[in-house]
Amino acid sequence: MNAVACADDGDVGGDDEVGDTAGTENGDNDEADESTTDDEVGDMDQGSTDATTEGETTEESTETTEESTSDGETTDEGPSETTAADGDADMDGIINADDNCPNTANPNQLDFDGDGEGNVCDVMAFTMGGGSLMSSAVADSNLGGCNIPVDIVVTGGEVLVQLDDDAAVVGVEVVSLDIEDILDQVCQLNFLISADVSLTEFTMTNAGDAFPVGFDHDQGDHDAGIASGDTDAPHPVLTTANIEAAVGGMPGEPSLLELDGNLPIMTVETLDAGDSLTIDFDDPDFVMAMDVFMITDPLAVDIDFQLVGLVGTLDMTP
Ligand SMILES: [Ca+2]
Ligand SMILES: [Ca+2]
Ligand SMILES: [Ca+2]
Ligand SMILES: [Ca+2]
Repeated sequence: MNAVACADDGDVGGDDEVGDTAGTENGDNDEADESTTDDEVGDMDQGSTDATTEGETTEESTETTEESTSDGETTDEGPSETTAADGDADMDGIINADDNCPNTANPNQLDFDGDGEGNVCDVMAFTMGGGSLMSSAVADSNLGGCNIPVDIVVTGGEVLVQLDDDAAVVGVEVVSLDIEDILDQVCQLNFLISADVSLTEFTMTNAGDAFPVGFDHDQGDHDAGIASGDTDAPHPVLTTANIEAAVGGMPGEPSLLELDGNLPIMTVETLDAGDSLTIDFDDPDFVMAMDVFMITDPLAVDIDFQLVGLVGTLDMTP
């Protein structure tokens, strides 16, 4: 029988390029991390400001309660009075009533999309509007190799964008991309061996932190409602699919493909204060992910599998 097995070879391909392409820019990346923290994503997931406001206020005022009251049991009433007296829960100089993000310090009060929710509280979510990407599935073995062009037709997914309060960094997170099935691509390893390869249930998901990549931003663009630039590092992603390779005319065995890798550096542009988002990839040589497949029949062959290059544009809508 034909056995197509999958040996995880660690996260390879993209990682080399992380070092090469982003080495000097790690500083920027750190900046992005600071300004776009996990907490803020949490806020978004729970559906914006209202839900989180009370929780954080209570926390802070609990400390005040210890100082100013004796009982400690009446945490519900005491704190809100104290906080009201303070009037500025995050001590950013803007009283709660006027603060567009009352529990996170944002003295500039920048609000890119003008919806009344400050940048540091506000995550803009975009879903797929159109566009497609090109990549290649490259197989290599001691018997020969093949290079199959792959249309990555993105059928859905989500990308999050968050700006900071200094008009300095824009964070970008590719949460997920759903990719149309790739069916029956013939990989001719040599004149004897060919494999019919299908990839189904093909998705890429964020494999790093929230907002793993960012880019520089300035006040002028912020005021003009534009945020655009090249991301400062490859975006870590986990690519999963069911791969089925039928070798020598025998039916293949589907197996789970799990590739740790990266999306190459991308150019991101949002216009009209977040009314549209465009993501451009233009790196035909970037190794997004790699793995080793072993075929045991008709011959034992190790096949190095790589997903190489990403070129194209995704248009996304809020
Ligand atoms: Ca405040
Ligand atoms: Ca604030
Ligand atoms: Ca906003
Ligand atoms: Ca918003």
